[in-house]
Amino acid sequence: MARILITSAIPYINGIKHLGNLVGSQLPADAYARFMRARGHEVMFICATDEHGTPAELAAAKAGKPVAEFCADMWVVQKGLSDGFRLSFDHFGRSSSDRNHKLTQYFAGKLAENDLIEEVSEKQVYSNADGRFLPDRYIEGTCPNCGYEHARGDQCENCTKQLDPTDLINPRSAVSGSTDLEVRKTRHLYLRQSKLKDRLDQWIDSKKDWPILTTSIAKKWLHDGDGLRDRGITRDLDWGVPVMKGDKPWPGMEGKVFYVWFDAPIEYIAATAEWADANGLDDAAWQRWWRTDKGADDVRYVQFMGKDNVPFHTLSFPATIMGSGAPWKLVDYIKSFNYLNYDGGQFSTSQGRGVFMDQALEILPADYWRWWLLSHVPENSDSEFTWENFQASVNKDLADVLGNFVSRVTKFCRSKFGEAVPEGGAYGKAEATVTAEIATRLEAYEGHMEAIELRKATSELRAIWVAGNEYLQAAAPWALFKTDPDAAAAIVRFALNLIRLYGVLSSPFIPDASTAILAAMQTKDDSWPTDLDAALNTLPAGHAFSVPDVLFAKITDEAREDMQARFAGQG
Ligand code: B3M
Ligand code: ZN
Repeated sequence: MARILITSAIPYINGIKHLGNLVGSQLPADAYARFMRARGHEVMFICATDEHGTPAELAAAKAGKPVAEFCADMWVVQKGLSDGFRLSFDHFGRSSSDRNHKLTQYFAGKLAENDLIEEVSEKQVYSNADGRFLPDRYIEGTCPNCGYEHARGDQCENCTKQLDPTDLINPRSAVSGSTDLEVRKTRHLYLRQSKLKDRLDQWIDSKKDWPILTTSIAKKWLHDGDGLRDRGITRDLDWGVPVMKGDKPWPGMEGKVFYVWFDAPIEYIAATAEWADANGLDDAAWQRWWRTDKGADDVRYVQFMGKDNVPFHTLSFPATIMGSGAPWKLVDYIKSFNYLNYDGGQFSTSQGRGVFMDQALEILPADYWRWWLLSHVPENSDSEFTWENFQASVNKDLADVLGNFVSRVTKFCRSKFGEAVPEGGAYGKAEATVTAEIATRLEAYEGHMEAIELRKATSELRAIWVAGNEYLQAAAPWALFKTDPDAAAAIVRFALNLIRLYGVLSSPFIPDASTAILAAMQTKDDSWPTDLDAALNTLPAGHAFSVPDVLFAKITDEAREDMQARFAGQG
């Protein structure tokens, strides 16, 4: 048994996320966490809301609420949605927690002790029209690297380059659109990550098994010269973690807060501490996941995120960890994702284009979305959501293949043998053949899950469902029943055991259906199969079951067209 620490990028608090956000970190992380738990490993699965920074301040102002209240309310909303999607976090924390304040200040203090923090007198953009300093991402302009016209002052979304606002061509306020900007002097702390370049370089080079998407982005910013320049880690804002050196005041930094990207990844650690607090456990309970001197040396730490978050997780956060000089756990594997597009364009929060998490759950059950999203997760390139494809996937994979198999077998059994696993006959050649096929596919499925190749994993899982259908079609117990009821009984017995097996194997992707299947099979045995023959004899003759309600309802063309029109957006 291994110990696996899994973190998903933490969603900003400022609004409800769309399905593209969901499939870019939290949902694949959940499938992986569920799989690893099902295999008997000890898992700590952490997420949180990312509550600091100007997006939170502005969203609160728009909602007419004090920012602390806004964040508390939005956390409840986001937590409800993550529960609705069955995201099985061990803890869903808040980056505004006391734990994160303390840890962020602790890391800053350590970095200062190690001479990795520099005070810099800086020029910062002040917007006269807005009456405030503008944080990086609230200055918009043209990217000097790729020419994209809506680049933000912290990063270009188009080419992922990390920017400083003064790099932008034709800068303007993203709050008001005003170009009446002036540069004022202010003092800030800089993290001297350039001093850590060689260590980071060697560390990334040692990660031979990482996805190319991850290492290519990391190496690009390490080697193109300015990717690792020292970066400001404080801001002139009210809301955030106050700048302190450990638990001591930081002279000259009064009234300033840490930059949101400095404290957000530290929240992975803090949220694990919040988990311990919430469960009445001591510090040792969370430190065994994070401190290599306190038991975390045998933990495998896997992070999930969208590609735009990769530079912060391959360079900035590791620089914080390494630079602390203390035995904190570095990430072992970073799984990153491309973007999901929506029906011929992009998801757009501002234009209301695409499906958002709350809307999705209003229309259809979580499993439908989970299945489509995870079987189309943008692993190797961007992928696209279309309603036609979604409808086809739900109707074919879920309703026709899995749902139909469960329904046919249980209903046939009830009508001919009653609601218990029938006795008589014995498994023969056909059962051995399909067992062998499933064994091969199961091994492939497990291999893809271990490697976090989720698309490939879903296609093996689907093939395992298809194999059962084809077996049933060929064995045709309904025909055989008239001449050889014992032979038909053996087929049904085998098929009922297949249903239980499907309940177990499908749990990482469609957990509600999985629960419904196991409940219908009236079994608590959800153990992952190690011996397939034994697994397919789990339900003995005489074991009672019930016919479940329809597992997956088909999406009609009319319903699809309605949804398509509803979510087309105003843009
Ligand atoms: N909140 C950006 C995002 O949601 C940011 C991630 C932080 S991970 C520490 O994509
Ligand atoms: Zn660019």
